[in-house]
Amino acid sequence: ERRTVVVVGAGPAGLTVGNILRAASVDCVVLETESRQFIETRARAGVIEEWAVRELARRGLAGRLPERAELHSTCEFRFAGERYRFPYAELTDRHHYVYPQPLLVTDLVREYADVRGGDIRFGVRDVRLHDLDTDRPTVSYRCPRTGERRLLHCDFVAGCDGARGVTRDAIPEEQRRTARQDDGIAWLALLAEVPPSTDCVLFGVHPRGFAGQMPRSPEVTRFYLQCPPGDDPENWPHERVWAELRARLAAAGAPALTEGRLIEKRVLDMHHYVVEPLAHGRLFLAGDAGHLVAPIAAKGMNLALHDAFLLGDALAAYVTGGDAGGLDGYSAASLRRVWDYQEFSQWLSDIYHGVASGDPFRAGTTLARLRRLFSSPAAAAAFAEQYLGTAASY
Ligand code: RFL
Repeated sequence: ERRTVVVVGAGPAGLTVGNILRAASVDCVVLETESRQFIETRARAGVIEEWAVRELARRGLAGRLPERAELHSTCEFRFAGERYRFPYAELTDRHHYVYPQPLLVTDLVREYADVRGGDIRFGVRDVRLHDLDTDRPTVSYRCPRTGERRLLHCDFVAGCDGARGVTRDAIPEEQRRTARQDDGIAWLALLAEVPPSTDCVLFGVHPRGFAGQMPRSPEVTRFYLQCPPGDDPENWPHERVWAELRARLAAAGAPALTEGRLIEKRVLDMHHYVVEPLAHGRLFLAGDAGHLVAPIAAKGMNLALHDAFLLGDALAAYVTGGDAGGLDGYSAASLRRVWDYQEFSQWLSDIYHGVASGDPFRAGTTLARLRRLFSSPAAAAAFAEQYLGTAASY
């Protein structure tokens, strides 16, 4: 079987690449290990930056987002017992869109498979890449029903299989560099069946540890609690979770938290990596497959979309017009935004975790940084710009 492009992984990155290729009439197939139902309900990210929404809309990929996303214009910090509203939209004229990842993935699958007639194979097993440094690479996988191995001949492979995928490892170790950072911190990521207690994102910077509230919908809210790395979610029964959220998000005049059933509880280690370069022969990595940023600054899905726009356009330009410029420049263009967002996430991680570090000197400088956001217009403008994401190039 022959396809021009094989896309491995049907997350936001892979589905966006697939859609761009379909729009350009480039023959492709998307391979996904999970089922359609699973990917359409996997709860993860929720924040999409305005430039990414605009770019999705321009390509006819915004789906139901314009009707269903919530537009956010403010976030709130809580520290030293007080609330500090940060009206970023007033400073930048830009917003955050809150649109849960499963809804985005559902829209993208529907557009790719049902509207644009794209080929997508769910439940594939044991995906392997071969002959990437020739101009005739192949991808093989085991068919879920028969167990038999299938071979796809192609011109290009888009590695969009996320942090636990296999495409990254197809680049020989001596030809890639992986930069890693481990913050030595974890977050208990929670989903609760409650409306948010405040209409915006909350960041609690507290001596007991960071706590966050991220609204997802009128019915479901995400919360985060800093915890020791490797902690067991079973150590966090219902009562302890709510008591800790109440303590860490306490502030004068703040409305009480709406408490309710917890429907997801998992521990995420705050670690990050970047693979360089993001290309090897005919393989191009996009999204979490090439770089992971912990959900500290809500950047991961935005980076996945940025990669997908660049890579989809570059592949289409090469296949339809022989223009290799986009593919040659893909890795460098992606990595500029990746490193910019990694740097911001590190900066924010220092703020979130500094007060609870046990080091009084670091706690003092952390509070100074926080106060500066609310006393220096220059500091506020710089924070707002990075929080909302670089608009340049898209
Ligand atoms: P994905 O979404 O992980 O998709 C990869 C797909 O590939 C499949 N797969 C394979 N398919 C074929 N062969 C293989 N060998 C395969 N191995 C895996 C997987 O099943 C999957 O369907 O990667 P992609 O497309 O790069 O998208 C990245 C984003 O999903 C990720 O960065 C965000 O979810 C990160 N993130 C957040 N990002 C934001 O921008 N804003 C947020 O508010 C935000 N919150 C979050 C987050 C991630 C979280 N978790 C669980 C890590 C909150 C959480 C809790």
